[in-house]
This record gives sequence, C-alpha cells and structure tokens, in this order.
Amino acid sequence: MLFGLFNKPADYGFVVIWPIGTKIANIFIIERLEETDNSMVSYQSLRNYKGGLSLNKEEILGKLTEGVVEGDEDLVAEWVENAIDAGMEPLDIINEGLTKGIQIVGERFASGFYFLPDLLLGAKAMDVGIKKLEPLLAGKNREFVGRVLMGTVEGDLHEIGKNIVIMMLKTAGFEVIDLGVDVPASTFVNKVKEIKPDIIGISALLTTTVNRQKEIIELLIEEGLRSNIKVIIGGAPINQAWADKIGADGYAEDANVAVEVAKKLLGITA
Ligand code: B12
Repeated sequence: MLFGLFNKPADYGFVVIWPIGTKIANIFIIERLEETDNSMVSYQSLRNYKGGLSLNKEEILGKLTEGVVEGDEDLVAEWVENAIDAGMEPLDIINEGLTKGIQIVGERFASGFYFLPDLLLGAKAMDVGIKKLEPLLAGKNREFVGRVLMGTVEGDLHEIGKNIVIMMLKTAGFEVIDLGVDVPASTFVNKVKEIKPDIIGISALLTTTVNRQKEIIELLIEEGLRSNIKVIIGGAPINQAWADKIGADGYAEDANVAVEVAKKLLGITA
C-alpha cells in the first residue's frame, strides 16, 4: 500500500495503491486531490491507464533515470514494470531512461562526486532493468541473418553497452555469441576459427584498452582470417577516425546504429 502526501494544506489527502500480485491494479484518488497543483507527485497523470492508472512518460523515464543514478535496484525494477505496463517501447526505456541514468553516474564519477562503489551500484541497477527487458527484445525463433561474435577487450570489464548491442542484434535476427568481458585477443581469434562468424564486434570503454581492438585486428591478419570476416568496433571513447585508423569495417555509436552497420556490411536490406 502506498500513501502519497500533498503539501498544499487545503488539499491534504492521500492516495491508496493496492498491489495485486506484483502489478499495481487499482488506484483510489480522493476527490479533492484532483485540484491539487502542488503535489509531490502528479497523481492527476496516473489516470486512464488500464481502467484507472496512466503514467506520464516523462515521469516514468525520470524514475528510471533516478533509479540508476541512486543505484536503487528495487526502484528500477518497479519502474521498468510500470513502463512496460504503460506500453512503452523497451528500447525507449533503455535509451531514454536507464542510459541517461548511467551517463549521470559517469559524470558524477568523473567529477569526483561519486566513487567506485556508486559506479558499481549504478551498473547493477541498470543491469536489473535490462534483464527485465531482455525477454521482450529477444528475437523470435527464426532463421538467423548472420552470425556475430562479440566481446569486450582484455583489461576491460565494461559490458552494459556491449550487452545492449547484443540484444539489439538478436532482435534484428542475428545469432550472437558473447565472449563476455576481459577477453584476450587470442580468445577472440580462436573463437573465430571455431565458429566462423560473419562479423566480430569488439567493445572497449577505457582509453587504456582501446588499443586492444587494434591488436585483435592485427592478429586476425596474422592468422589469415581477416578477409573472411567483418570487424565492427564500439565503446564510449571510440569514433570513426579510430575505426579508420585501425582498419575496422564499421563503427557504431549506439546499438541502433550497430544493427544498421552490421546489416549493411552483410548486404542485408530488410
Ligand atoms: C558502468 C561503468 C563502470 C562499471 C561497469 C559495469 C559493467 N558491468 O559494465 C564498473 C563499476 C565495473 C566500472 C569500472 C571502471 N571504470 Co567505468 N564506467 C562506467 C560508466 C559509468 C558507464 C558505462 C556504460 O555502461 N555506459 C552505458 C552504455 C549503454 O554505453 P556504452 O558502454 O558507451 O555502449 C554504447 C556504445 O558505446 C555502443 N557500443 C558499446 N560497445 C560496442 C561494441 C560494438 C561492436 C559496437 C558496434 C557498439 C558498441 O553501443 C552501446 C549501446 O548504445 C562509464 C561512463 C560513461 N559515460 O561511459 C564509466 C567509465 C567508462 N569508467 C571509467 C573508469 C575510469 C573505470 C575504472 C578504471 C574505475 C576504477 N578506478 O577502478 C574501472 C575499470 C574497470 C575495468 N578494468 O574495466 C572511465 C573511463 C575513463 C577513461 N578515460 O578511460 C569512465 C568514462 C567514467 C569517467 N567519466 O571517468 N565502470
């Protein structure tokens, strides 16, 4: 049961939310609160959804962002459910809600306001949200349009962005084999030999690890594998100039573009 208090004295009242199972099923709004313009939460916007509750999109996105910034897994889990129930697209939930949160976490870390534990909490909260959305994004059983081998380079533990790219590629019909994080160049190349993917996707988030992308491409060349495979790279510090410099076939700044690039490289038009 949830009580919302309103700070305009004449309009004091409360809102009762009855959870049935895990879903918020019923809301009773005390008449007078409808006139409240100064409420802590705008419950007026909670109307007309599934016969009683409708959440304003900005409000939901704000909560998702807040959940990641605060490293609050429960808040993220709750509001991802609300967002799904409100009919929001999984990708909007990720891009406009959760990702904004992790960007703020990064900025606060860079400015010294947040420390490593805060970074970890933010990442964990983001992960909880993504895991909830994954089943909604996962591709249906169908023939694969191509095979992609993905991983984050050695020395680098960042995987959130890589995992989003993987989800999007799967949604677009690609088969994706994930090598995880901290993957040595030799592991990438051995796996290429074993499974013969069409594309290899290499993620790097640290300026100290981006050079590993180059090493992997060099090893592919050394092993005579380069001409049979397309290489795409990504990660926050990566740009097209770096991709050109190290001889990657493609670069993408986000998961949507990653799918476009992968399709283009394989000549997939649909
Ligand atoms: C979360 C996070 C962590 C988490 C990671 C948890 C996890 N499971 O992934 C933890 C706490 C482990 C962490 C650790 C560290 N981190 Co950190 N981290 C971040 C943070 C805040 C967010 C990264 C993220 O997930 N972004 C959200 C996703 C969606 O975006 P993305 O990763 O860029 O991915 C998108 C695109 O880049 C692209 N993409 C990504 N990969 C690929 C691959 C391909 C093939 C393609 C096509 C596209 C693509 O598509 C993605 C989806 O849109 C960033 C700040 C930032 N703004 O990037 C710092 C940041 C990357 N971390 C930083 C640092 C310094 C560290 C530590 C060294 C801190 C420390 N003192 O220990 C350690 C290093 C650990 C290691 N060895 O890797 C610095 C790096 C600075 C630098 N110049 O290199 C940053 C920039 C923070 C900062 N502003 O200072 N970190």
